[in-house]
Amino acid sequence: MPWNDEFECMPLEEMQKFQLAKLKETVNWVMERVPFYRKKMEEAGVKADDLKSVADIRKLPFTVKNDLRDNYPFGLCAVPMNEVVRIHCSSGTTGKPITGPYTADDIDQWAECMARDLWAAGLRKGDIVQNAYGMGLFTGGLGFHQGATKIGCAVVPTSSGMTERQIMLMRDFGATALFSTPSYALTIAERAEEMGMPVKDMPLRVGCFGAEPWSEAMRDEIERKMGIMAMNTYGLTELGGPGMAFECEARNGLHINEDHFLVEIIDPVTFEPVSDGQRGEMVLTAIQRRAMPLIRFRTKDITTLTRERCSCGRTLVRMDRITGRTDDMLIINGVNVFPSQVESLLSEFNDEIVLQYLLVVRKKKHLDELIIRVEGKKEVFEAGPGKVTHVEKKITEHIKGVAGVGVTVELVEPKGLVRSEGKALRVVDERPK
Ligand code: DLL
Repeated sequence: MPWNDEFECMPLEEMQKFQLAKLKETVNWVMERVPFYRKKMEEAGVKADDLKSVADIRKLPFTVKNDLRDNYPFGLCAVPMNEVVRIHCSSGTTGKPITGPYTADDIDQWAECMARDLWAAGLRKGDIVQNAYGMGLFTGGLGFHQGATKIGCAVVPTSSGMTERQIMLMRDFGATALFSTPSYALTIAERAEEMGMPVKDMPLRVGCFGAEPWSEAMRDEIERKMGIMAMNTYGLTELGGPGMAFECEARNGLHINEDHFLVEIIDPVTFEPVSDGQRGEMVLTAIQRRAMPLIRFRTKDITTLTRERCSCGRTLVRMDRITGRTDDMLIINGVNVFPSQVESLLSEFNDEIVLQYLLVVRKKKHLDELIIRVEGKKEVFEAGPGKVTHVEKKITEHIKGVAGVGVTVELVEPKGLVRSEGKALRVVDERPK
């Protein structure tokens, strides 16, 4: 039985009626309250009453990541600040983060979506869950926390890092579920073996993983090493965080909470819809959120949809696992990083470097490693190795502080990086695909 069978098993026709009503409500909501949307809708010559079916969503304009940047921090917020009870953030394309404000009701909806997700993964009251998603501005930590709390699980909010302590607590508390990025799960599994306390020998039964791309091969590896079921969860800050889509026991795609999120798959070049089963960019509209409901947000994530019946009985449409992105966003251990953002942070050190750089992404054991090679100025090298190390350290700390991702900065001698003769090669991703 699903967590909420009324919505999770709703017949399509009824769901579409519900979606249309919520969509119209949301369009009115943002048109009345967000000047950005009022202008966009007026330019497109469309209003809520023009929407006669959910397919008419195509008449509405898109929202893109840069719209969030241009309206930083709260230009897209549709409620006064005294209605906002939480603000999360993730990296934007420049130094400015993406802000995600919530009303109290938005938080409740989020907890509901996460409860459906975790319930489908088999979590119940009585489970002890170790929540190793980053706890803080990142939506992973608190999103999973609220969902598991709603079900009645005992949550251990370890946050990420301090792996040996994670393992000790996992064993001592008898955790039955783990929440983390899939890459961190593998790190935990490996470290636990090295410590002589393999996860396999613990009561851990299930893991709920997401926030970064992972493959079926990685799922097999996690399941084998930990002796658990590994379930996939998808979401993004702009739409409120994790819990947008989740796997059920059939593990044949991720059910989308479509009473909350209207999903479209478009051709990223022509912007035309593609048919079910065809790959394209996922576009999402939040139809129940109130603090910052985005209309037709282009996620840049590539996937397919299917409406084929699922053996679990849920009627919610399913998306395939994410197979790529249409932009250059890198996901480093679950943290979104844009090369353009790194560039703008590097440019703040113009006295010591020239803006020639190369980002190298590698796997170090199971975790991602981001190495930034950037050319130092002649004077820095002339001042000796102490100065070089000092500059490297200064840039490392700055990027870590702003982008929230650990990096290794390596200063390269002037003219040490290959100059491009066409498009600059800025990223070398050496991670196995
Ligand atoms: O990563 C929310 C989240 C937290 C999802 C915990 C699942 C678990 P952002 O930091 O805004 O939000 O990053 C969103 O991460 O557009 C995808 O490119 C990628 N992503 C998220 N989940 C998955 C997944 C959170 N299951 C971006 N598979 C998205 C592949 C994922 N990619």
